[in-house]
Amino acid sequence: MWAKVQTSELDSRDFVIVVLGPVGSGKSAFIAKATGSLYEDTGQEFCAGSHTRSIQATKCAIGKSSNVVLVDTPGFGDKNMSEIQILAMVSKWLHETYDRKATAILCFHPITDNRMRWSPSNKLAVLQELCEDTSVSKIVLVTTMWDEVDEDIGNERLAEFRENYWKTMILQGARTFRYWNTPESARELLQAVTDEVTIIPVPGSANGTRGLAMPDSTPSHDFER
Ligand SMILES: Nc1nc2c(ncn2[C@@H]2O[C@H](COP(=O)(O)OP(=O)(O)OP(=O)(O)O)[C@@H](O)[C@H]2O)c(=O)[nH]1
Ligand SMILES: [Mg+2]
Repeated sequence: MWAKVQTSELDSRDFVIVVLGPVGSGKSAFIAKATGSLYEDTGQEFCAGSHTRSIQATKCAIGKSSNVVLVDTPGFGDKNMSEIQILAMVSKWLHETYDRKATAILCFHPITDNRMRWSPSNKLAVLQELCEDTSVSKIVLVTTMWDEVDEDIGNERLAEFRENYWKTMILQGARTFRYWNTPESARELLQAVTDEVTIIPVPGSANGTRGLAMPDSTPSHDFER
């Protein structure tokens, strides 16, 4: 169940989940998959900049929560909008809409990219400012496009991100998630973010397996199952 919502329909008790990332990283497609939305603001064809031009809110039910609001944003890398302008746009939208901050932030990265086009750690202070919990634990580093890459190469890339670009954020509590481009995978992530469940790794699972890295009571909370 989903609905594109006008700002007047939003409620201060909503779970507000902001989706950020480079152009074409699959933000809008993720929201469409998660919500079963018939209307997709996804850029199928070649697009010179961000296909999504403005902030879009879609409300949906996830598990027991009937009030999860997914906030789509223009992609980073649009030559007419800088990263800071996009982040400022999100901040202004949150302020004007809710007069509060986001519950969680999903930062997308296509695993097909062999370059880091946008690293959330470079904008960590701004991201923390957007989020009501400033502890970094409500930031999830989501990799997309796994079906487009050889799995071994994808795993190597992910390991590199975790060891380098994302290391500090992960040590501070950020989680990682491998998104499989399915409604189930999208909803698994949203369920975990909204429930704050602790997911125990499947015994014997390795880095190469799917899943969510949620914090648990151990210092090493950056696992995937
Ligand atoms: N193969 C594959 N295609 C995907 C995946 N996620 C998204 N896509 C496709 O990638 C294209 C771009 O996806 P969008 O959802 O428009 O990307 P976006 O991040 O919203 O892009 P902007 O709005 O331009 O910032 C679309 O054709 C999607 O259908 C994925 O996991 N695998
Ligand atoms: Mg989009």
